[in-house]
Amino acid sequence: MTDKVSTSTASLNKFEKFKAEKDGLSVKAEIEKFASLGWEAMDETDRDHRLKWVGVFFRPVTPGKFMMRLRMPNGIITSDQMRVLAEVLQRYGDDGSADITTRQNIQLRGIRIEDLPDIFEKFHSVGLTSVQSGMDNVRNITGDPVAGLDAEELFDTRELVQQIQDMVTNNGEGNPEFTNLPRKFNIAITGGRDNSVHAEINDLAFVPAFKEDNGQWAMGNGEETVTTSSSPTPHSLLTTPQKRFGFNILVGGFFSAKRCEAAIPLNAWVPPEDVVAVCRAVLEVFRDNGSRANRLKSRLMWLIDEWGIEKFRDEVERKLGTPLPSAAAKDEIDWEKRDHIGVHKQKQPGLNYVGLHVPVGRLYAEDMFDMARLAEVYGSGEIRLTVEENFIIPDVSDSRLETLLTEPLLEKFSVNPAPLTRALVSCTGAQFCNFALIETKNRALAMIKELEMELEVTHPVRIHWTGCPNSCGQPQVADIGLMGTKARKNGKAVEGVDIYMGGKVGKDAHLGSCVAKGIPCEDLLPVLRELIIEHFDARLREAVTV
Ligand code: SRM
Ligand code: SF4
Repeated sequence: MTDKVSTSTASLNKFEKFKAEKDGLSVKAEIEKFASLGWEAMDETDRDHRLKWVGVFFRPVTPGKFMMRLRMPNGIITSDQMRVLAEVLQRYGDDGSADITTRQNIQLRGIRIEDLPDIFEKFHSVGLTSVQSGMDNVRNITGDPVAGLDAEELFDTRELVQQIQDMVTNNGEGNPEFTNLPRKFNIAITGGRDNSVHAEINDLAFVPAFKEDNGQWAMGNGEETVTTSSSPTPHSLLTTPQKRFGFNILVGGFFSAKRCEAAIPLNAWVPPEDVVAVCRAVLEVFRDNGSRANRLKSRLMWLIDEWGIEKFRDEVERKLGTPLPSAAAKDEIDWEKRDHIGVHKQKQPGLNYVGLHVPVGRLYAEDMFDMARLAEVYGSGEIRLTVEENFIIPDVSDSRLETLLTEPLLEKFSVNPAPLTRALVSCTGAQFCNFALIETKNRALAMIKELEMELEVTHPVRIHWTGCPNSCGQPQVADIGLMGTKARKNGKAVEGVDIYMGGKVGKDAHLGSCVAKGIPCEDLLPVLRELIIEHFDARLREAVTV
């Protein structure tokens, strides 16, 4: 580790100080002790902060009932794993619930500290890990949810995502090399054409791009064979000019209360076999040089600003030990974004993937048992999660499709939801999150129901709710984004929202911007109604008068 990590403690923020005193990952060895001590008697820094290194989040809103955030590389979970999560929740009765997150992941709620040893053992038995899923770590790595199923995809990212996760987390056991980053770090990689991962809002993203190969490609710079720090296999030189598949690299995308930025091109291209090495190099550069003074200015983009993109790229190449080829002239993100809901043909003849809509991502134990059952009975036992907080059952044969569509779970999790409901996304909000300025999930659902009753809408309108400026619900990627704030009404402070519009996803993605501030939530319904009518071709249903 480097100068910046070991800088005198005077210049470090309070998070850096407690990390310097004791690495977050060290709580992994103390779980039994915490379980017998109980949450009230534990050291507060361990409880409120360091436990997040193993994915356990103290919730000031529900003290004693913790949240656990898993890791689901590429959003993939097996039926056995889902059943284990359901069993964990089941013991907590009404306190137990789960959410599919905006990073294709699952969080469990209601967890008691005394149960952690048993829960970790259960996770281990089915290959689940929650390690390094919070705080200054690499978060769940997102990938195309239909990787390996989509006939039009350019590259199946599943293995790559798993390899990146294994590198970052030491195969899920925890990797001290990357447990003390200056701040959180998001990685996404897609081999599909519709940017299903929102590449532009990640600190590091890989998007598909073909590179003209004139006998020189990748890290070899024209030499006959090359190796990289983490890929011992020599790459063979292609001798005839042709197009070679790889990824253009984007860096520095992030949302925070202080600033939001879309990722910018590193002007570099990488073949699939070198992606893990590039991730490692970028992480090392960030770890060793990112600012640890002001936590509001610690995300990767702040370092890129300080250095300029050229120096940043030079440093990454220095870590890699070899230059990166410049980016391909264009990337292959040329489709509008799909939401994967409904029945779709797979590239494997006779098989289908079925996308089910989960209202604002909220799940209960019985839903999860049922999801596992459906995946086993009708598919191959696999479940895929999406960044829209929904899930997909792949590998459903033509012959079983009709019966699947009659399953009672599909009444709750529809394959054909109404257009506004279909595209609704919400962060956790005040029910469980102490940062929240407003209630989100429940309010979002209630309001969308009213809007569906009032409006005839011909196509989905992507409405994203987020309870505070941290933007976990990604309002800047939405058609209409709603960000919790304090508003004033009749001289009183009330729950309100700032409204964002213009977020474009898929091809030519760009962030939306704030168009109205401080709308009291109680006045929001008519405002949304008007926006949807004016901008998204909706009209009032005939029977409705407003
Ligand atoms: Fe987030 C902090 C929930 C995706 C930006 N986020 C939090 C915490 C951990 C705060 C806390 O301790 O209460 C929230 C936990 C609440 C709870 O009980 O659920 C929380 N974030 C979430 C989730 C669950 C929202 C959801 O409903 O899906 C998402 C979990 C993803 C995962 O599986 O890992 C989630 N958070 C995001 C995203 C979206 C994304 O990654 O695409 C963002 C914006 C993108 C980004 O990070 O650049 C996001 N969360 C933040 C931030 C602002 C980061 C910053 O640089 O300032 C915070 C606050 C912080 O880290 O200090 C935060
Ligand atoms: Fe909590 Fe704010 Fe994130 Fe919503 S956006 S989960 S309220 S931190």
